[in-house]
Order: sequence, then structure tokens, then C-alpha cells
Amino acid sequence: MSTIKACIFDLDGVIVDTAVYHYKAWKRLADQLGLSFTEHDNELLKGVSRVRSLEIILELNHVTKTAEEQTELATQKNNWYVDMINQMTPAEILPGAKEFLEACRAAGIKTALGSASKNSSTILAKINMAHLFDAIVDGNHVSKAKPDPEVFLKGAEALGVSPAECVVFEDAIAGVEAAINGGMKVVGIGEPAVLNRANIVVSGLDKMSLELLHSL
Ligand code: B16
Ligand code: MG
Repeated sequence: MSTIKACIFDLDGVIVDTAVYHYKAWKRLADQLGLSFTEHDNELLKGVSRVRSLEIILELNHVTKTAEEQTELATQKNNWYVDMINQMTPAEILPGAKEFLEACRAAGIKTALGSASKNSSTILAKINMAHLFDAIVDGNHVSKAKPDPEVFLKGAEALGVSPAECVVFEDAIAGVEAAINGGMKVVGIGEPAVLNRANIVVSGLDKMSLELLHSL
């Protein structure tokens, strides 16, 4: 008998691919500052907070900025990013994401969002999926970034389940580690060679089923 009572989903890379918009906004900022920033560099920002993302770009370019300048730059990037996510539609939901959440809920499994983003409510509203989550925990509710398990532990708490009863769905290495650090099972979304600490790795939620979930 499976003990799984809840699923906690990361947002970027699991439900939608907002990484393309993050990249465009960071690239615009980097170009404005005369800094180098490639799509390869963008991989380092996945699952990482906005503030830390800027620090990484500055570090890659051996550039320093004051705390005030960093706040201003991160705000500028976010304004451009928000302009783009305001144009999102349900057509951008990744394959199988909506169907798997609906299947979980129909089977009595609770659902939560566990994202580093401070813009998750805008995104969920634009793709019309907010109603599919029993709890939403994002960058506005946590003080410690993944791989710290805070975001997922708060999700479990909000759902009234124990960590051992949760399965996390994550596309970032730091997110997989956060789930393990929180005592949860984790399904990696992406490449098995990259997410090798996950219990299983699938290419997307279209490859998930309740049967596979209960086999974990
Ligand atoms: P924001 P996730 C993360 O989302 C993104 O992967 C990461 O690239 C981004 O920097 C972070 O959200 C913060 O986003 O600037 O909107 O607060 O994968 O944790 O859902
Ligand atoms: Mg992610």
C-alpha cells in the first residue's frame, strides 16, 4: 500500500518553461551593462533565486556592484520579465502537466506548488492553473533557497502531510537535493545523468502516471 498523500511541484521547468523569458530578460540586462551572458550560462540560474542569479552573472564577468545597484538591476530585469509573463497563455503549459495534476486530485492526492519564483501567482493565473493547487509556496514565503528544503517543508505543512508522504517534482539539481534534504521522494524532470539523485527521472509530466507514482 502506497503512503503517498501529496505531490509538490516546482514551477519553471516542470509546469511551464519560463526559463526562456528569464533568459531574455537577463540577456537584455547583460547587453545593457556590456556583460557576457549565454544560454549555457542561463542553465546555472535554473531554480536559483533572482538575487543569486544576478550575483552569478556578475561573478561570471568578474564585475562587482553595490547592494543598491544590485537591487536596481534585479528590479529592472524583473520588470522586463513580468512584461513577458503577462503575455503567457494556457498554451504554454508543458505537456501532461495539467492532466497529471487533475489525475492526482481526482485520486485524492493533495497538490502544492514549491517554487523559488516570486512571480508564481502571476504565472499560474495566466496559464489558468491556480485552482489545481491546494497550497502555493514560493519565493515570497521562504528565506532559504533550494537546496535548503524550506520551500517543500512549508508545502507539506500547508497540506497537513508529513515529508515522507510527499513526492516532489523538480527539474533543477538544487531542487532535487532540497527534496532529499527534506526527507521526501523526488521525481526528476529532465536528464537522468544530470538528476541522478532523484528516485526516478522522466522527460516530462506526460510520462507520469498514478501507477508510477505509487511505485516509488
Ligand atoms: P523570480 P522555479 C525559479 O523558478 C527559476 O528557475 C529561476 O531561474 C528564477 O531565478 C527563480 O525562479 C526566481 O524567479 O525572479 O520570478 O522570483 O524553478 O523554482 O519554479
Ligand atoms: Mg525549476
